[in-house]
Amino acid sequence: MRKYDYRKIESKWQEEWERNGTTGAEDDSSRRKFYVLNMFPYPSGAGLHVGHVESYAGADIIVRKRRMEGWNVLFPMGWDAFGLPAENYAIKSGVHPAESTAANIDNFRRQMKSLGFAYDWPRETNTSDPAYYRWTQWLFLLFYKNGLAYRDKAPVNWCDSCQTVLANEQVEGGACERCKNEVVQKDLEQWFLRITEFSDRLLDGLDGIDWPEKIKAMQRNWIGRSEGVEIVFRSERVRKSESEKDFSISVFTTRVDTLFGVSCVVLAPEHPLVKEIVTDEHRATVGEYVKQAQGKSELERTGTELDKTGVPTGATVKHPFTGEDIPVWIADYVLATYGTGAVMCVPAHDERDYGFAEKYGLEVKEVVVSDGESGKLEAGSGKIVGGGEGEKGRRGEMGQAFIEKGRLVDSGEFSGLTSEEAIDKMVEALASKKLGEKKVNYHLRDWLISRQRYWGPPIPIIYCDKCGEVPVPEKDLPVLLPDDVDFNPTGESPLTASKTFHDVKCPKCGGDARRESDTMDTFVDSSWYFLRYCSPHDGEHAFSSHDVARWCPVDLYIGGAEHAVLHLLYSRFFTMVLYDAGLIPFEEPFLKLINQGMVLGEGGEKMSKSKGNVINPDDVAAEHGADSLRMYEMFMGEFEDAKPWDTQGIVGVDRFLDKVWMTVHDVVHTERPEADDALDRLLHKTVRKVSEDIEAFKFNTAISAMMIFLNEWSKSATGGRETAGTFLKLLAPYAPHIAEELWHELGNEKSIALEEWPKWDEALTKDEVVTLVIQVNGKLRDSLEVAAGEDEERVKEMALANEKVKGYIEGKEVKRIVVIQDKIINIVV
Ligand code: ANZ
Ligand code: ZN
Repeated sequence: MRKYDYRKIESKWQEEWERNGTTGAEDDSSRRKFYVLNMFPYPSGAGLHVGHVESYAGADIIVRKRRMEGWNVLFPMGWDAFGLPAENYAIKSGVHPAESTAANIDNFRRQMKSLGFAYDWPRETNTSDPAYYRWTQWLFLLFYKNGLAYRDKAPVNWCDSCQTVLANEQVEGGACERCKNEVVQKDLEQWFLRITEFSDRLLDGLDGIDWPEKIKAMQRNWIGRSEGVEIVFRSERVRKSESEKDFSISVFTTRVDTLFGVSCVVLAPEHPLVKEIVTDEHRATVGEYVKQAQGKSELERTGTELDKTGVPTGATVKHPFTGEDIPVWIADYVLATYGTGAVMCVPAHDERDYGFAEKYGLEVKEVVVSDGESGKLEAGSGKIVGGGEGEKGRRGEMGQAFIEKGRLVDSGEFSGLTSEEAIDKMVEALASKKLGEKKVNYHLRDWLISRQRYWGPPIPIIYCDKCGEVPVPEKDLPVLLPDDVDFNPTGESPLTASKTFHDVKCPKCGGDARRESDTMDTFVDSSWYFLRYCSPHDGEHAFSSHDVARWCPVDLYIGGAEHAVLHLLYSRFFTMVLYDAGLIPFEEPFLKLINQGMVLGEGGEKMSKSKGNVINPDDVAAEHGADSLRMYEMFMGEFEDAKPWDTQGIVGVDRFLDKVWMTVHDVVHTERPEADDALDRLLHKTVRKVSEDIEAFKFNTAISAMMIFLNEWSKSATGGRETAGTFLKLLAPYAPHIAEELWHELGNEKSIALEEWPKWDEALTKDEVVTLVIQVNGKLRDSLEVAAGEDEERVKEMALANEKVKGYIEGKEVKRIVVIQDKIINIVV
């Protein structure tokens, strides 16, 4: 049996807080501002997950403490409401996405309110609301006017089951992130945002923000800055016919030092030169090969463990140093979209090249050896036997190619140089012949934002036969989603079939025109929502510069690590674009980032419907109360670590809260004296511990400290109203309902959320110090300063280690040590 009716108390205070608006940010610049942001949820039909609760409870604790410390805190919530699941649900059930989304949002809001999170509800924002997506469209036009949004035909990732294009970030292991169907490549006209123009700034900015190193590394890796050399291979061919012209192929390499080991030059099948250089003899096989490559996903083409295929073109080029003839091949492990779309194939030193050479019997020339081994290797090493394990693990992980840098052999005038020296010398030599230069490449691609779907913001562009691509005038925004649509996927946007939407007059010439029927990726919506929260009801602007300057950048962003690349990179990109446009005064949106750890199922596996181990926060809150649920999730383990659910653990938290209830009631009903010295010291220690732990996101150890205090307090006959008040303030961010209720029972009228956060007296947090006399055989020899009540064994150790004492006991046997606590220690020898 629980000791109090949490249901009654919790709903009572939730209503009261809402009435009094105790959680709003104020337009008051006299106080320090603090902007705490939770990643806003996609309002799915499943409702809140205990993982959401983890993230929101952590943020709420920080927010409540900061408010009590007098900060002006912004803590908004909203809905990432556009997206595929609502549309897929519409296809299945016939329920319009707007309808199901609204219902889901109501449910999410109800759940959040029932857990007492102190959000600034009047700022609630919904990305599928025309009042929001009007500005998403406005931002698109801003990008467009600045040359940062463009349309291009491009090979795109296509999911045949979702019937849509996917961003690279939405392809996981060659499969669609959502439906796990295999992703294929297709050529389509698509809209892109020019994020690649920001590659270096996106890299450099990472140095100045307080984010987990792991997330920064993932962003760096995704941007993939690569320093290398572009080398030109010239054909200089002897023409057999008029149609054969000279050509040259540029390749990008990070290992120019391996140039003497090149066996062939390989073009991507889509490389524009392929058609030009292929000899008549090879035209048919090359054509065939190009066709089959089109059906493959990028991952299928590039994975090191996969079979490498290719065909010769019959053409050859000259080695830039030796002048030797080098055959030109095409192979689909070379991507058209990276570097120059061509590589020099060096089988001895690159895994993929090795696989390729092995398959087609190409020469494998070893030209770099582990430093210090060069003497052992004869010149002209020729073929390596496939799979042979090199001595001293010289070869790469897969035991085939030696991929490390080392010292050059068989490389003409460059033999004997280290790889680093050779890279410099070779670039110099190539540059003087105009056959090469240093080059930096990035793996980052422009962001493909077109989606052939309904439930997203329409791209505000109109196509006119006379005027071409015409942006929708700003005064005509928003371009509203029509209602007369059929959701069944056809491969074209459902908007194409809507007459009310599709047919439009050209804003320039007034002639017949048609609207762009693609919608934007939902990641566009979430790239700027943190700005909208600052002035959520502004009907004239996407955001007010005044309010954004007041609140932004976000001081603390809390959310899942799964957004390491997509959302967090896009938001940074948007922020930089808006900074350049002079609309905001900062370049990084999120100063500090914290990722909550995943809440796992009871057995330690991931929670999933199919495993039937999903814990529903509604059920837990009904059975234990919102305070218990919140507090338990914070007590489960380190905030940033993954941790399994444990039903026994929450029962422990129930008991703790019951004991809080009983103890404070005891204080109210009996006239307890104020805390004695020992309890007072423990209270100050607890205040310090809880305060510092919250700042360090160590919510679990802060709770332990409160538990320790409560134990001592409930045993003690002291600790009256003042003690209770201080303790409840510490508890309030974690368990706001019970804290508020008991705070009022102590006779207070104002909300505890508006009280001042307790301070501690540093001196009282230190243990009291006593002077201990050390005797040897009853004679005073020295003294020791130790904490009052110090452990006896520890005191003995300190006494024996004392320099003066050592002089008296050296060489003698210690027979006995007598300790009178806090007073005397006598060593008998
Ligand atoms: C020859 C070589 C020899 C290479 C060697 C590596 C090791 P990152 O670091 O990702 O920039 N490459 C270049 N363009 C490519 C494309 N379009 N498709 C597939 N592979 C491509 O990698 C650069 C290396 O990836 C380049 O350096 C090239 O292979 C390959 F011992 O050139 B290397
Ligand atoms: Zn026109």
